[in-house]
Parts: sequence; structure tokens; C-alpha cells
Amino acid sequence: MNSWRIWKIPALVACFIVMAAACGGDDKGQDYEADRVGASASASIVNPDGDVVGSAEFEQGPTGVLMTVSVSGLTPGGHGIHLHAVGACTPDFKAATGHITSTDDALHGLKNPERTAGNGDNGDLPNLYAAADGTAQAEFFTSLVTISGGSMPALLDADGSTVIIHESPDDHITQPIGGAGGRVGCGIIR
Ligand SMILES: [Cu+2]
Repeated sequence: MNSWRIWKIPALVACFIVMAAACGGDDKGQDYEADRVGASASASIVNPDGDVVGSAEFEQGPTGVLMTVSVSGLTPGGHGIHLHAVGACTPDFKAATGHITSTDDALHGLKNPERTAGNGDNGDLPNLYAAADGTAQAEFFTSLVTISGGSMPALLDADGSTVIIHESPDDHITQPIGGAGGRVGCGIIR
């Protein structure tokens, strides 16, 4: 038996699984944002003194939002970065309120063992890491929000939203913000 024959059956089974997964998504419909692909938004990030220290760009893909961040003036190391529920940074960054959620009792933390597909903070993201000179550039992908609506909460909803950078890393488990501490950067997403 040649090698193609040996691999043929598992390969066909794998193809079927991939197709079944794709078909399952199509059946649900709301899992995909294909009709909104290309919708975009951006945020100018300021520090607590109001100085512009960076920016974030957001672009809708078919299954989630691609986010690009560039910022300076951070302390070196990890910083929690989240999408917060209100588009305001003044009079202070608390105006951004808490994380974007779909339920009142949403659980914070990408590693939270109690988390399910429907009960987590939609604003959760992996950490942002600043280099020794205080600059950070990163790309994130999240399927927990949308730009302008669809299966997940919209960044550009009626009261807007913000990207918030915290002073410390997010441990991705502790309530309510993973121990990420104070807010050192804020950008209104427009
Ligand atoms: Cu936060």
C-alpha cells in the first residue's frame, strides 16, 4: 500500500470534520460577521495627564475583531488591557466604567475555570507587554466583541466603549480585573 492510500482515509475524515464545523457555524448564522467585515474603529490613547501616548486600531473580521495597539510611556513589563463599557476617559478613567459584558454577573478572566462561552467578560484580552523603553506594539484578536454589532456586543454601541491599559498584568483569573491595578491609559473607541 502506498503512502497516499495509508493517509487517504484519515485525511478524508479530517476534511469532513472541518466541513462539519464550518456548516455548524453557518447553521447558527449569528456566529459570523461576514456582512460587516471591514468595519473599523480607532482610539487615541492618553495617559492620566491627558497626554497622547498611543493609539489602537480595530478592524472587523468574519469571526472577530483584530486590534492593533501602539503605545509608549508604560512601565516595562506586563499590563492588563481591556475593552471597557463606556466611551469616556474624563473626568478620570473611571468614567470608562467596567469591562464590556453580556450579563450582569459576568466572570472576569480568560483562564477562569468557571468561565463558559456565555458568562465571561467580553472585554477581556491577553496582556500587553512593554519593552525596557516603555513602548509596546501588539496585535490582539477577540471574538468576544464586534465593531458595530452582530453576535457579540458592539464597541460602537450607544454609549461607546474604551480601551483601558492597567498598571499591572492581568492574572486572567482574579475578580474583577485580574489584579491589574490602576488605569494608566485610556482611549475612546470611535
Ligand atoms: Cu480593565
